[in-house]
Amino acid sequence: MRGMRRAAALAALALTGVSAWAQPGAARIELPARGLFDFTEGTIEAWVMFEFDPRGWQEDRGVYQWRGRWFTFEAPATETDLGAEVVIEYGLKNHGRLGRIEPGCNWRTAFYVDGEKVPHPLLPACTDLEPGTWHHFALTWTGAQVVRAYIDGELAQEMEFPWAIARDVPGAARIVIGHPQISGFNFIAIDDLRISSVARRPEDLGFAHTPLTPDPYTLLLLDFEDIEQADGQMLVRPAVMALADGPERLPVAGGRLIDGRTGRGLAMNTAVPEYQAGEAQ
Ligand SMILES: [Ca+2]
Repeated sequence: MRGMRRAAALAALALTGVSAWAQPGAARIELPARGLFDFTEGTIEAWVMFEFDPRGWQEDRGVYQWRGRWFTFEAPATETDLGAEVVIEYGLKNHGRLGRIEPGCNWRTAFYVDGEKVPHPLLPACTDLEPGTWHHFALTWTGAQVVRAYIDGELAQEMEFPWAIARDVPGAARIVIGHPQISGFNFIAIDDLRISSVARRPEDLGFAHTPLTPDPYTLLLLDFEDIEQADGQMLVRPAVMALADGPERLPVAGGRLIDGRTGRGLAMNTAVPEYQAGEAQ
């Protein structure tokens, strides 16, 4: 089984062109970004389940320990483009110093545009969230400047970027669900991931509408209900794929299918969650 998974992961690497130093087992889905992502206005949202204990980091192992990422937009830097990146991720953070450790879990969203880091929303801690429970996260932006983050349908942070982030999306830009590089710590699962062309109002977010149904503003909807196995490769058909020439099915490298928020979901790692492993002993 492990060999098959490794073969599947490597096959996906060949398909997606990701370099081979990505770790087998890491769930990763890659899509062309142009047409699915716009810096002027949009919404990214998903149900997310922690497979790590957000309260559990009691050792002093540095300031910030990255634990999960489910969304990356990446426009590579070139000779004529300084590049851009947008990420949604989670990490455990030590707020204290040696001998005085106050661990906490943080949600993080970050925009890097034209090679420059844009001040990002400061989100409430996720330290009190239970592992194994689903929570909804949504990020909206409009006018290339006003950003809002919602946790479980509630506005968690609203901010205005100091400058407008509007810029073009080059053909080489990619959306990565999961993580393209580091996988060993991606202890999260997702379901009903949706990218929209508009900054959705709170009442229109997926938190209030489960399962999601397609509407004219939906650019991508991944509900993980239509999965096909072919030649040892897991392929997911998006419920919505707005790109006319977009792939009908997307290779899923690594990860594992689990009970989702509705139907099936995708865990980002093949490993048994550490909190479940602890329970089994
Ligand atoms: Ca699902």
